[in-house]
Amino acid sequence: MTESGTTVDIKALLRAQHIETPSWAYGNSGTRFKVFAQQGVPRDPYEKIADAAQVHLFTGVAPTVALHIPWDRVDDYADLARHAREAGVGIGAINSNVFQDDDYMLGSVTHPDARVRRKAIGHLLECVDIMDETGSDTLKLWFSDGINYPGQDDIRARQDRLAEALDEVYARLGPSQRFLLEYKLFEPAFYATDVPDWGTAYAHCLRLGPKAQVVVDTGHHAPGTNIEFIVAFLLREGKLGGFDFNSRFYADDDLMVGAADPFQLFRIMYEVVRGGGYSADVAFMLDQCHNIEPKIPGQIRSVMNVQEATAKALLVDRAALAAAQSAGDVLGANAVLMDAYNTDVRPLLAELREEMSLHPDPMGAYAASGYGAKIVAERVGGAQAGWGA
Ligand code: PSV
Ligand code: MN
Ligand code: MN
Repeated sequence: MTESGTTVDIKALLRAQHIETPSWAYGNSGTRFKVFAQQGVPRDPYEKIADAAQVHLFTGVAPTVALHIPWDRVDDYADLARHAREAGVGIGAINSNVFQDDDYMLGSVTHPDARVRRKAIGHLLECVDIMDETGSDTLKLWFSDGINYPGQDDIRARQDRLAEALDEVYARLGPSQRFLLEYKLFEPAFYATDVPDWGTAYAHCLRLGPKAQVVVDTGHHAPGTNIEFIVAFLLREGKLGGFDFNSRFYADDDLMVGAADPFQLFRIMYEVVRGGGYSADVAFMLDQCHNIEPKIPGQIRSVMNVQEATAKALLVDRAALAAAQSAGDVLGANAVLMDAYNTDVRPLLAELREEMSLHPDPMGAYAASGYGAKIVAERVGGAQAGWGA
Protein backbone atom coordinates (compact mmCIF):
# COMPACT_ATOMS: atom_id res chain seq x y z
CA MET A 1 0.00 0.00 0.00
CA THR A 2 3.02 2.25 -0.30
CA GLU A 3 2.25 3.43 -3.83
CA SER A 4 -1.01 5.29 -4.19
CA GLY A 5 -1.73 3.44 -7.44
CA THR A 6 -1.86 0.15 -5.55
CA THR A 7 -4.21 1.63 -2.98
CA VAL A 8 -6.56 2.82 -5.68
CA ASP A 9 -6.62 -0.64 -7.30
CA ILE A 10 -7.39 -2.31 -4.00
CA LYS A 11 -10.22 0.10 -3.35
CA ALA A 12 -11.68 -0.50 -6.81
CA LEU A 13 -11.64 -4.25 -6.17
CA LEU A 14 -13.18 -3.86 -2.73
CA ARG A 15 -15.85 -1.55 -4.06
CA ALA A 16 -16.85 -4.18 -6.61
CA GLN A 17 -16.97 -7.02 -4.09
CA HIS A 18 -20.25 -8.91 -3.92
CA ILE A 19 -21.12 -10.79 -0.75
CA GLU A 20 -24.43 -12.64 -0.77
CA THR A 21 -26.46 -12.97 2.41
CA PRO A 22 -28.79 -15.93 3.10
CA SER A 23 -32.52 -15.43 3.66
CA TRP A 24 -32.40 -17.96 6.49
CA ALA A 25 -30.03 -15.80 8.54
CA TYR A 26 -32.83 -13.30 9.16
CA GLY A 27 -35.35 -15.66 10.75
CA ASN A 28 -35.22 -17.36 14.14
CA SER A 29 -32.87 -20.29 14.36
CA GLY A 30 -31.32 -22.44 17.02
CA THR A 31 -29.93 -25.80 17.85
CA ARG A 32 -31.80 -29.05 18.30
CA PHE A 33 -32.04 -28.05 21.97
CA LYS A 34 -33.72 -24.67 21.68
CA VAL A 35 -34.70 -21.88 19.32
CA PHE A 36 -34.55 -18.52 21.07
CA ALA A 37 -37.17 -16.34 19.43
CA GLN A 38 -36.17 -12.76 18.72
CA GLN A 39 -38.55 -9.86 18.29
CA GLY A 40 -39.03 -8.25 14.91
CA VAL A 41 -37.84 -11.15 12.77
CA PRO A 42 -39.38 -11.53 9.29
CA ARG A 43 -42.73 -13.27 8.93
CA ASP A 44 -42.30 -14.19 5.28
CA PRO A 45 -39.75 -14.17 2.43
CA TYR A 46 -40.69 -10.59 1.53
CA GLU A 47 -39.64 -9.37 4.95
CA LYS A 48 -36.44 -11.44 4.86
CA ILE A 49 -35.53 -9.66 1.64
CA ALA A 50 -36.34 -6.30 3.20
CA ASP A 51 -33.86 -7.11 5.98
CA ALA A 52 -31.21 -8.27 3.52
CA ALA A 53 -31.63 -4.94 1.74
CA GLN A 54 -30.67 -3.20 4.99
CA VAL A 55 -27.38 -5.09 5.04
CA HIS A 56 -26.68 -3.86 1.53
CA LEU A 57 -27.80 -0.33 2.38
CA PHE A 58 -25.20 -0.03 5.14
CA THR A 59 -22.33 -2.04 3.63
CA GLY A 60 -22.76 -1.39 -0.11
CA VAL A 61 -21.35 -4.82 -0.97
CA ALA A 62 -24.22 -7.24 -0.27
CA PRO A 63 -26.44 -6.75 -3.34
CA THR A 64 -28.05 -10.21 -3.46
CA VAL A 65 -29.89 -12.55 -1.14
CA ALA A 66 -29.98 -16.33 -1.44
CA LEU A 67 -33.29 -18.19 -1.17
CA HIS A 68 -33.89 -21.62 0.35
CA ILE A 69 -36.79 -23.62 -1.03
CA PRO A 70 -39.30 -24.50 0.46
CA TRP A 71 -38.45 -22.19 3.38
CA ASP A 72 -38.95 -19.25 1.00
CA ARG A 73 -41.82 -20.70 -1.00
CA VAL A 74 -44.17 -18.06 -2.45
CA ASP A 75 -46.94 -18.15 -5.05
CA ASP A 76 -45.27 -15.73 -7.42
CA TYR A 77 -41.48 -15.75 -7.65
CA ALA A 78 -41.36 -13.06 -10.30
CA ASP A 79 -43.18 -10.83 -7.84
CA LEU A 80 -40.67 -11.71 -5.12
CA ALA A 81 -37.83 -10.81 -7.50
CA ARG A 82 -39.56 -7.51 -8.29
CA HIS A 83 -39.91 -6.80 -4.56
CA ALA A 84 -36.19 -7.49 -4.15
CA ARG A 85 -35.29 -5.11 -6.98
CA GLU A 86 -37.47 -2.39 -5.49
CA ALA A 87 -35.73 -2.90 -2.16
CA GLY A 88 -32.36 -2.49 -3.90
CA VAL A 89 -31.18 -6.10 -4.02
CA GLY A 90 -31.36 -9.09 -6.36
CA ILE A 91 -32.11 -12.78 -5.89
CA GLY A 92 -28.94 -14.83 -5.61
CA ALA A 93 -28.48 -18.59 -5.39
CA ILE A 94 -31.48 -20.87 -5.07
CA ASN A 95 -30.73 -23.41 -2.34
CA SER A 96 -32.55 -26.70 -2.68
CA ASN A 97 -33.88 -28.57 0.32
CA VAL A 98 -34.25 -32.32 0.10
CA PHE A 99 -33.61 -32.91 3.77
CA GLN A 100 -36.71 -31.84 5.67
CA ASP A 101 -39.34 -34.29 4.65
CA ASP A 102 -40.23 -37.59 6.33
CA ASP A 103 -39.69 -39.32 2.99
CA TYR A 104 -35.99 -38.45 3.16
CA MET A 105 -35.15 -40.41 6.30
CA LEU A 106 -32.99 -42.85 4.32
CA GLY A 107 -31.83 -40.29 1.76
CA SER A 108 -33.16 -38.18 -1.07
CA VAL A 109 -31.46 -38.60 -4.47
CA THR A 110 -29.57 -41.66 -3.16
CA HIS A 111 -32.57 -43.23 -1.40
CA PRO A 112 -32.99 -46.95 -2.18
CA ASP A 113 -36.63 -46.35 -3.22
CA ALA A 114 -37.03 -44.96 -6.74
CA ARG A 115 -40.24 -43.14 -5.73
CA VAL A 116 -38.37 -41.03 -3.17
CA ARG A 117 -35.56 -40.36 -5.62
CA ARG A 118 -38.10 -39.14 -8.17
CA LYS A 119 -39.67 -36.81 -5.59
CA ALA A 120 -36.26 -35.38 -4.68
CA ILE A 121 -35.25 -34.84 -8.31
CA GLY A 122 -38.65 -33.20 -8.89
CA HIS A 123 -37.80 -30.68 -6.18
CA LEU A 124 -34.40 -29.94 -7.71
CA LEU A 125 -36.01 -29.34 -11.10
CA GLU A 126 -38.58 -27.08 -9.43
CA CYS A 127 -35.65 -25.07 -8.08
CA VAL A 128 -34.40 -24.55 -11.64
CA ASP A 129 -37.91 -23.32 -12.56
CA ILE A 130 -37.58 -20.82 -9.70
CA MET A 131 -34.22 -19.74 -11.11
CA ASP A 132 -35.95 -19.05 -14.42
CA GLU A 133 -38.65 -17.03 -12.67
CA THR A 134 -36.31 -14.99 -10.47
CA GLY A 135 -33.40 -14.59 -12.88
CA SER A 136 -31.06 -16.48 -10.54
CA ASP A 137 -28.15 -18.19 -12.29
CA THR A 138 -27.01 -20.48 -9.48
CA LEU A 139 -28.53 -23.59 -7.95
CA LYS A 140 -26.95 -24.84 -4.75
CA LEU A 141 -27.18 -28.54 -4.05
CA TRP A 142 -26.50 -29.96 -0.64
CA PHE A 143 -27.56 -33.51 0.14
CA SER A 144 -27.95 -34.75 3.68
CA ASP A 145 -27.86 -38.24 2.20
CA GLY A 146 -25.81 -40.91 3.86
CA ILE A 147 -26.02 -43.89 6.16
CA ASN A 148 -25.62 -44.36 9.89
CA TYR A 149 -24.54 -47.99 10.04
CA PRO A 150 -22.13 -50.17 8.10
CA GLY A 151 -24.16 -52.33 5.75
CA GLN A 152 -27.26 -50.10 5.97
CA ASP A 153 -27.12 -49.50 2.21
CA ASP A 154 -24.72 -50.05 -0.67
CA ILE A 155 -22.20 -47.19 -0.71
CA ARG A 156 -21.36 -47.62 -4.38
CA ALA A 157 -24.97 -47.94 -5.54
CA ARG A 158 -25.70 -44.68 -3.76
CA GLN A 159 -23.00 -43.00 -5.86
CA ASP A 160 -24.69 -44.38 -9.00
CA ARG A 161 -28.04 -42.94 -7.89
CA LEU A 162 -26.42 -39.60 -7.08
CA ALA A 163 -24.82 -39.48 -10.53
CA GLU A 164 -28.16 -40.22 -12.21
CA ALA A 165 -29.86 -37.39 -10.32
CA LEU A 166 -27.08 -34.93 -11.08
CA ASP A 167 -27.24 -35.89 -14.78
CA GLU A 168 -30.92 -35.03 -14.90
CA VAL A 169 -30.55 -31.69 -13.12
CA TYR A 170 -27.52 -30.75 -15.20
CA ALA A 171 -29.45 -31.42 -18.40
CA ARG A 172 -32.23 -29.09 -17.23
CA LEU A 173 -29.89 -26.09 -16.68
CA GLY A 174 -30.18 -23.17 -19.07
CA PRO A 175 -27.18 -21.82 -20.99
CA SER A 176 -26.31 -19.23 -18.34
CA GLN A 177 -27.19 -21.34 -15.32
CA ARG A 178 -24.96 -23.54 -13.19
CA PHE A 179 -25.16 -25.67 -10.12
CA LEU A 180 -22.81 -25.76 -7.19
CA LEU A 181 -22.40 -29.09 -5.41
CA GLU A 182 -21.76 -28.74 -1.69
CA TYR A 183 -19.94 -31.32 0.39
CA LYS A 184 -20.07 -31.92 4.11
CA LEU A 185 -18.03 -34.29 6.19
CA PHE A 186 -20.86 -35.64 8.32
CA GLU A 187 -24.24 -34.80 9.82
CA PRO A 188 -27.01 -35.77 9.69
CA ALA A 189 -25.52 -39.06 8.50
CA PHE A 190 -22.90 -40.25 10.94
CA TYR A 191 -21.23 -43.23 9.32
CA ALA A 192 -20.94 -42.46 5.59
CA THR A 193 -22.12 -39.32 3.83
CA ASP A 194 -22.69 -39.55 0.07
CA VAL A 195 -20.94 -36.23 -0.72
CA PRO A 196 -18.53 -35.99 2.22
CA ASP A 197 -15.59 -34.10 0.74
CA TRP A 198 -14.33 -31.88 -2.07
CA GLY A 199 -12.87 -34.83 -3.97
CA THR A 200 -16.27 -36.52 -4.30
CA ALA A 201 -17.94 -33.26 -5.31
CA TYR A 202 -15.12 -32.49 -7.75
CA ALA A 203 -15.31 -35.91 -9.43
CA HIS A 204 -19.05 -35.61 -10.04
CA CYS A 205 -18.69 -32.03 -11.33
CA LEU A 206 -15.76 -32.92 -13.56
CA ARG A 207 -17.74 -35.71 -15.21
CA LEU A 208 -20.70 -33.40 -15.82
CA GLY A 209 -19.01 -30.38 -17.39
CA PRO A 210 -18.53 -26.63 -16.97
CA LYS A 211 -21.96 -25.86 -15.52
CA ALA A 212 -21.21 -28.00 -12.44
CA GLN A 213 -18.84 -26.60 -9.84
CA VAL A 214 -17.94 -27.19 -6.22
CA VAL A 215 -19.00 -24.92 -3.36
CA VAL A 216 -16.79 -24.79 -0.29
CA ASP A 217 -18.73 -24.34 2.95
CA THR A 218 -16.04 -23.37 5.41
CA GLY A 219 -17.85 -25.18 8.25
CA HIS A 220 -17.92 -28.56 6.55
CA HIS A 221 -14.44 -29.94 7.14
CA ALA A 222 -12.66 -32.04 9.70
CA PRO A 223 -10.72 -30.03 12.30
CA GLY A 224 -7.32 -29.00 10.98
CA THR A 225 -8.23 -29.33 7.29
CA ASN A 226 -6.25 -26.93 5.13
CA ILE A 227 -9.15 -25.25 3.36
CA GLU A 228 -6.95 -22.84 1.43
CA PHE A 229 -5.28 -25.80 -0.25
CA ILE A 230 -8.69 -27.01 -1.45
CA VAL A 231 -9.43 -23.49 -2.72
CA ALA A 232 -6.12 -23.29 -4.60
CA PHE A 233 -6.64 -26.72 -6.15
CA LEU A 234 -10.23 -26.17 -7.25
CA LEU A 235 -9.43 -22.76 -8.70
CA ARG A 236 -6.57 -24.20 -10.69
CA GLU A 237 -9.01 -26.71 -12.18
CA GLY A 238 -11.70 -24.09 -12.85
CA LYS A 239 -14.05 -25.89 -10.47
CA LEU A 240 -14.43 -23.48 -7.57
CA GLY A 241 -17.97 -22.14 -7.86
CA GLY A 242 -18.20 -20.30 -4.58
CA PHE A 243 -18.22 -20.28 -0.82
CA ASP A 244 -20.69 -20.74 1.95
CA PHE A 245 -18.87 -18.68 4.56
CA ASN A 246 -19.27 -19.19 8.28
CA SER A 247 -17.14 -20.07 11.30
CA ARG A 248 -16.78 -23.31 13.15
CA PHE A 249 -15.09 -24.32 16.37
CA TYR A 250 -16.31 -27.92 16.55
CA ALA A 251 -18.64 -29.04 13.74
CA ASP A 252 -21.12 -27.25 11.49
CA ASP A 253 -21.49 -24.36 13.94
CA ASP A 254 -22.69 -21.74 11.41
CA LEU A 255 -21.21 -18.88 13.48
CA MET A 256 -20.21 -15.57 11.96
CA VAL A 257 -17.53 -15.80 9.29
CA GLY A 258 -14.15 -14.56 10.47
CA ALA A 259 -15.14 -14.87 14.12
CA ALA A 260 -13.48 -18.17 14.99
CA ASP A 261 -10.38 -17.85 12.85
CA PRO A 262 -9.85 -14.58 10.95
CA PHE A 263 -6.39 -15.78 9.94
CA GLN A 264 -7.86 -18.79 8.15
CA LEU A 265 -10.29 -16.51 6.33
CA PHE A 266 -7.36 -14.34 5.23
CA ARG A 267 -5.45 -17.40 3.99
CA ILE A 268 -8.50 -18.52 2.02
CA MET A 269 -9.00 -15.07 0.52
CA TYR A 270 -5.35 -14.88 -0.38
CA GLU A 271 -5.65 -18.10 -2.42
CA VAL A 272 -8.78 -16.71 -4.08
CA VAL A 273 -6.91 -13.56 -5.09
CA ARG A 274 -3.79 -15.52 -6.07
CA GLY A 275 -5.78 -18.00 -8.15
CA GLY A 276 -7.77 -15.43 -10.10
CA GLY A 277 -10.96 -16.33 -8.24
CA TYR A 278 -11.68 -12.76 -7.27
CA SER A 279 -14.19 -12.48 -10.10
CA ALA A 280 -17.88 -12.79 -10.74
CA ASP A 281 -17.44 -16.55 -11.23
CA VAL A 282 -16.68 -17.35 -7.61
CA ALA A 283 -19.67 -16.53 -5.40
CA PHE A 284 -18.99 -15.22 -1.89
CA MET A 285 -22.07 -16.36 0.00
CA LEU A 286 -22.75 -16.45 3.72
CA ASP A 287 -24.42 -19.54 5.20
CA GLN A 288 -24.97 -18.66 8.81
CA CYS A 289 -27.52 -18.80 11.58
CA HIS A 290 -27.66 -16.17 14.30
CA ASN A 291 -28.97 -18.04 17.30
CA ILE A 292 -28.10 -15.65 20.12
CA GLU A 293 -27.02 -12.45 18.36
CA PRO A 294 -29.32 -10.02 16.52
CA LYS A 295 -29.76 -11.03 12.90
CA ILE A 296 -29.21 -7.92 10.78
CA PRO A 297 -26.20 -6.66 12.79
CA GLY A 298 -24.85 -10.24 12.68
CA GLN A 299 -24.96 -10.13 8.90
CA ILE A 300 -23.46 -6.65 8.73
CA ARG A 301 -20.57 -7.73 10.96
CA SER A 302 -20.05 -10.85 8.82
CA VAL A 303 -19.94 -8.86 5.59
CA MET A 304 -17.38 -6.54 7.19
CA ASN A 305 -15.30 -9.51 8.32
CA VAL A 306 -15.16 -10.83 4.75
CA GLN A 307 -14.25 -7.35 3.50
CA GLU A 308 -11.41 -7.06 6.02
CA ALA A 309 -9.96 -10.45 5.11
CA THR A 310 -10.25 -9.55 1.43
CA ALA A 311 -8.53 -6.20 1.89
CA LYS A 312 -5.64 -7.91 3.67
CA ALA A 313 -5.38 -10.54 0.96
CA LEU A 314 -5.30 -7.82 -1.70
CA LEU A 315 -2.54 -6.06 0.23
CA VAL A 316 -0.12 -8.97 -0.04
CA ASP A 317 2.93 -7.76 -1.94
CA ARG A 318 2.85 -10.47 -4.60
CA ALA A 319 6.12 -9.43 -6.23
CA ALA A 320 8.01 -9.48 -2.93
CA LEU A 321 6.41 -12.80 -2.07
CA ALA A 322 7.39 -14.36 -5.39
CA ALA A 323 10.95 -13.09 -5.01
CA ALA A 324 11.28 -14.53 -1.51
CA GLN A 325 9.70 -17.82 -2.60
CA SER A 326 12.00 -18.29 -5.58
CA ALA A 327 15.02 -17.38 -3.45
CA GLY A 328 14.01 -20.06 -0.95
CA ASP A 329 13.68 -17.37 1.70
CA VAL A 330 11.28 -19.17 4.00
CA LEU A 331 11.11 -16.54 6.72
CA GLY A 332 11.05 -13.67 4.24
CA ALA A 333 8.13 -15.17 2.31
CA ASN A 334 6.21 -15.84 5.47
CA ALA A 335 6.88 -12.27 6.63
CA VAL A 336 5.40 -10.83 3.42
CA LEU A 337 2.18 -12.70 4.05
CA MET A 338 2.09 -11.80 7.75
CA ASP A 339 2.77 -8.11 7.02
CA ALA A 340 -0.43 -7.99 5.00
CA TYR A 341 -2.39 -9.95 7.60
CA ASN A 342 -1.20 -7.69 10.40
CA THR A 343 -2.17 -4.49 8.59
CA ASP A 344 -5.10 -2.66 10.13
CA VAL A 345 -7.38 -2.25 7.10
CA ARG A 346 -10.24 -0.64 8.98
CA PRO A 347 -9.20 2.94 8.09
CA LEU A 348 -8.94 1.95 4.41
CA LEU A 349 -12.42 0.43 4.48
CA ALA A 350 -13.88 3.44 6.32
CA GLU A 351 -12.39 5.70 3.66
CA LEU A 352 -13.78 3.48 0.91
CA ARG A 353 -17.27 3.61 2.42
CA GLU A 354 -17.17 7.39 2.52
CA GLU A 355 -16.17 7.41 -1.13
CA MET A 356 -19.20 5.16 -1.77
CA SER A 357 -21.40 7.68 0.09
CA LEU A 358 -21.86 5.24 2.95
CA HIS A 359 -21.37 5.79 6.66
CA PRO A 360 -17.84 4.68 7.60
CA ASP A 361 -19.24 2.65 10.51
CA PRO A 362 -22.01 0.34 9.20
CA MET A 363 -22.73 -1.21 12.61
CA GLY A 364 -23.18 2.17 14.27
CA ALA A 365 -25.15 3.58 11.36
CA TYR A 366 -27.56 0.64 11.36
CA ALA A 367 -28.03 0.92 15.14
CA ALA A 368 -28.79 4.63 14.78
CA SER A 369 -31.16 4.12 11.84
CA GLY A 370 -34.12 3.00 13.94
CA TYR A 371 -34.86 0.06 11.58
CA GLY A 372 -34.41 -2.47 14.41
CA ALA A 373 -37.02 -0.73 16.60
CA LYS A 374 -39.34 -0.31 13.62
CA ILE A 375 -39.47 -4.02 12.78
CA VAL A 376 -39.98 -4.95 16.44
CA ALA A 377 -43.00 -2.64 16.53
CA GLU A 378 -44.38 -3.74 13.18
CA ARG A 379 -43.77 -7.47 13.10
CA VAL A 380 -45.46 -9.87 15.43
CA GLY A 381 -45.01 -13.63 15.25
CA GLY A 382 -41.81 -13.80 13.22
CA ALA A 383 -40.95 -16.95 11.34
CA GLN A 384 -38.46 -19.59 12.27
CA ALA A 385 -35.70 -19.99 9.76
CA GLY A 386 -34.40 -23.27 8.58
CA TRP A 387 -34.13 -26.03 11.08
CA GLY A 388 -37.45 -27.12 12.48
CA ALA A 389 -39.36 -24.72 10.23
C1 PSV B 1 -25.86 -27.86 5.32
O1 PSV B 1 -25.24 -27.95 6.56
C2 PSV B 1 -25.80 -26.43 4.79
O2 PSV B 1 -24.51 -25.91 4.90
C3 PSV B 1 -26.34 -26.36 3.38
O3 PSV B 1 -25.76 -25.30 2.68
C4 PSV B 1 -27.78 -26.11 3.63
O4 PSV B 1 -28.52 -25.72 2.52
C5 PSV B 1 -27.65 -25.06 4.70
O5 PSV B 1 -26.62 -25.58 5.53
C6 PSV B 1 -28.86 -24.76 5.47
O6 PSV B 1 -28.57 -23.86 6.50
MN1 MN C 1 -23.77 -24.52 3.44
MN1 MN D 1 -23.70 -26.36 6.86
